[in-house]
Amino acid sequence: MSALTATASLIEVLSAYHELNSSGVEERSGEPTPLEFSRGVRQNFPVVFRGAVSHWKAVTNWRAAYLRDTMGSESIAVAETPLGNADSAVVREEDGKRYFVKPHERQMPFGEFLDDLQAKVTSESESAMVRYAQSQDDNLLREFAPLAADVGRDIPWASEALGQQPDAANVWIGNERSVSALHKDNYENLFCQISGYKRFVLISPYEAICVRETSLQAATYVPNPHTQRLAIVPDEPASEVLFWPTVDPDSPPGTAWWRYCRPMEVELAPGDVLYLPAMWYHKVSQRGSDEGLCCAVNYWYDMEFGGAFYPGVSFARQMTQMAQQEEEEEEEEEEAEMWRTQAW
Ligand SMILES: O=C(O)CCC(=O)C(=O)O
Repeated sequence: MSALTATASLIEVLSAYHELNSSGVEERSGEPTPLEFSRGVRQNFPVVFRGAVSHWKAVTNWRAAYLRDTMGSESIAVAETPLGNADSAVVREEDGKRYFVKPHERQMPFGEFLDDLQAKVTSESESAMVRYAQSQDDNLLREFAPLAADVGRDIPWASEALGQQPDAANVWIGNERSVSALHKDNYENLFCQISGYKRFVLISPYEAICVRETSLQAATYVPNPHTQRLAIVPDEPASEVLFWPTVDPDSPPGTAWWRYCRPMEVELAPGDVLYLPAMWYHKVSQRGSDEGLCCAVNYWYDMEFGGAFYPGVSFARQMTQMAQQEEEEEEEEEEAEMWRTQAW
C-alpha cells in the first residue's frame, strides 16, 4: 500500500466516523442502569450522567472548613508547576528544545495546601508556583482516607457493567490556575465532579492524525535552591515519552489535518459523572466554587484489550504514521524540486 493511499484511507475513515457518530457528548439524567451504561462502553463514546452522584455526602460536605477539619494534620503529595501545566510539552529556554515536563512533587500539610489554593481568590499577587493535588496513584484510600466515606469505593453500575472493581480511585483538588494538557489514558474513566466545575475537551482516538503525536525527552520541574523558581531539568538517565499529543485544542493549529478533527466539549457541575472512554484524548481546565476550590474523584477501570476496539485504534495509528511519512516525503520532494528550478 502506498503512503498516498494511507492518507486517502484515513480521510475516508474519519469522514465515516463523523457521519456515524454524534458531534457532541451524550447527556443523561441521573444514574444509568448497568445495562444502559454498558451501551456507552460498547460504543466507546463519552456520556455525561448529570447529577448521578449528587447524593454523595462529599457533594454537600466538601467545603473548605470541613475538608480542613477532616484531613487534620494529614500530609499530601502536591504537584508544583510555574503555569499550572503538569505533564505537558514545554520548550526549555536553555536549549530551545521541547520536553515532556513532569511537575515537581512535594509533601505538604493539607491545611497549608488549602490556604495556598484559596489565597488565589483574594490575593492580587499570584504566587510563582501553581499547586494541584493530582497524584493519580489511588490516593483516595491512602492520603485522603479520612474523606473516603463521603464518596463511593467504586461506581456500582460501572463495576457491574465492566465486571470488575476500579484499578484506582484518585482525588483531584485544585483551582482555576491548573490545566491538564491534552493526553490519553488506557483506562475506562468515571470522572465525578464534587465542587467547582471542570471543562473537558475530548478527541476520539481515531483522530490521532490531527493531534500530532510526537516522542519527547522526559524532564522534571526542579526548584532552584536559591530563588525557589522552577527550572526544567532533563531526566537522568535520559528517557522518552512516546506518542504524546502536542496540539492544544484551544489554540488549534493551522494544519490541514485539523480540519478533520471534531473536538467535543463538556462542562461538569457538582454531582455530574463523565464516562470518558479509554484512549480518548482529553484536555481539562477548571473553575473554582464560591470558595475557589475545584474537587473531583475519578475511578479508573482497566480497559478491554480483546475485541475489535484496541486493534482498530492501533490500525488507525499505523495509518497515521504512514500518512505522516508521506507528508515528509512530499515536503522533501517539493524542496528538491525548488532547488532544481533554482539551478536552472
Ligand atoms: O482533572 C484533571 O485535571 C485531569 C483529569 C484526567 O486527566 C483524568 O481523569 O484522566
